[in-house]
Amino acid sequence: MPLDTAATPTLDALVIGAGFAGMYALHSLRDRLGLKVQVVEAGDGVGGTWYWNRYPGARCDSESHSYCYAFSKEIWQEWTWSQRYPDHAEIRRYMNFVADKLDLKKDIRFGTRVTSCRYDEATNLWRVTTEKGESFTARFLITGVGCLSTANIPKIPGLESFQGDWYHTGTWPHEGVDFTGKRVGQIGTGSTGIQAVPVIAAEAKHLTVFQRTANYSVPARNAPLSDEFKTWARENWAEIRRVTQSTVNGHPFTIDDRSVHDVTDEELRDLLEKAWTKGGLQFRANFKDVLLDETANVKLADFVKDKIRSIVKDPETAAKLADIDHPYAAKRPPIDSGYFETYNRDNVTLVDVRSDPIARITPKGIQLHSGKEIELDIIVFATGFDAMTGPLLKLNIEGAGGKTLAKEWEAGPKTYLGLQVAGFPNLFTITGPGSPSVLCNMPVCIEQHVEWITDCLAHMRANGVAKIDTTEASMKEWGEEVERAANVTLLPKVKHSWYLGANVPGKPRVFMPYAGGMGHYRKLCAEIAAKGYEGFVLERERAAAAE
Ligand code: N01
Repeated sequence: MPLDTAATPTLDALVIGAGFAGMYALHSLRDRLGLKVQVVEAGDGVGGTWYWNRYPGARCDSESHSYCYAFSKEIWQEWTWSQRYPDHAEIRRYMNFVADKLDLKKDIRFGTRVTSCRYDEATNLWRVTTEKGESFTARFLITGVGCLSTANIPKIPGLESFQGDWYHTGTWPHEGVDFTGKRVGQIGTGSTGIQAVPVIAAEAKHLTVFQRTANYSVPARNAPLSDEFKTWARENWAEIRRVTQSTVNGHPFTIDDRSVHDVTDEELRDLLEKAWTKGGLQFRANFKDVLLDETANVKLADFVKDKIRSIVKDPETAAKLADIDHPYAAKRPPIDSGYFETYNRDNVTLVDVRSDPIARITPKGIQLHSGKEIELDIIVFATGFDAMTGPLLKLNIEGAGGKTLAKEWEAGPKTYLGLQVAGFPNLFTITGPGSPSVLCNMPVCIEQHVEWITDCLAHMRANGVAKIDTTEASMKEWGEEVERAANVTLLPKVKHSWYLGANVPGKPRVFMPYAGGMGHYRKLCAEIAAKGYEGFVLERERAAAAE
């Protein structure tokens, strides 16, 4: 049964993006509710972030058996991951497999970038236009544009004069980049940069890494999965799903209930050595207070700094790499495959741009404030993203009464549960700011949002509701909860974190993701729905049509 009866819209729902979020939204709304759904995707294929992020070393930091859809046992059991952490190409193969299995591509318009979205109060419909001049009309607008899909390319003077080639890791050429015999400069040492360094160094004539903030990293210990593990993962779908859905970060392991202060220094060293050998993001899950207590955190931080100094042979380089100014895991913790070891190569140089900042890009390379010029053939910007709000603001969203999202979020994002913004009826933002999103293993929080939205639309249909919105009061209360949850942790203490928007000049400093934990957030969303969508405003068909 079509959702709309009064205004006969072209579509029940328009979904923007064909990554994990958009693909699942299409399947869930079309195949569970029978809605007429269209997905619009800027790329020429499915994959979302993995369609664009093809930089050297691009690989997921979540373990493969949890970085996938868990809603279907059949899909889970039909696909077999090859490695502990899937690389970008394997993830794209997986997403194409899912898209084909669920026959999704027929409802995805590829190569189509949305340029504006406008809500029309008279008809209670969204009108969406694209770069190609097409337009769509839909009752519901659902964004699945990702949190990290708007490249942050710093405005360094002189870039246009550079005679070599330059690339941002988030929009990497599909044909790849040949570094052979080239002098390469890489700006940025976040999770991306740390993955790229060893791979570029192995190919380039010389790699110069420009580091502004030294970063922690723990070995990923990537390896092919054993047949035994593959069988275990295939057979334990329900249990793995249960764990990922109930933990703080959506990973397939729980956080130990032990404090760093419960163990002696010797026991601590022993536990951390084992965790270092095991590798991966689980390193921080050995103790419950790593992100809650500075004195606990410092012990892990010191352990990693000691590791850096023991791996890197040149003491000056080691000192620059270990000179980390923030608590461990208070910025997104990277994991790596030979990152620190790479600085022992003769063809790799580390430049500390905190003490000698980049002044400009010249036709020949990068010049520092001291006047020193480093000649380069290629510059790689591993400089991150205008995270969370950037991809949504690029859609030029205009709500009721002509209010724009850009104006509403001038002082930082305001949402209710990261799902809705007051004055933008029938708009849902999958993994929007104010939801666990980037603090969680993404497919897990995406599934929760899509399923919640699906249930909400089913509820609306069953009750003759035409419009759902939220209120300023709900957003205020939720904003306070987001702030409270963040302040319990050490996360907001890092002033140069992209969680706070600090990496983009002029961006308001607001802690954007919800740090209250994915398991807790899931329960909260379910309770709110059970209480008749508390904090939302639901308008019945006739009332909406009479406006
Ligand atoms: O970006 P980042 P990223 N001059 O913002 C530096 C996810 N991810 O792409 O720290 C000099 O973390 C900047 O320095 P500083 C993951 O959630 C997931 O690495 O701001 N340097 C920093 O070193 C991750 O957190 C996977 O001082 C400049 C770097 O560039 C998120 O993506 C893999 C600069 C940017 O680090 C973003 O990571 C990789 C300038 N003007 C990433 N501007 C998976 O596993 C910026 N920097 C799925």
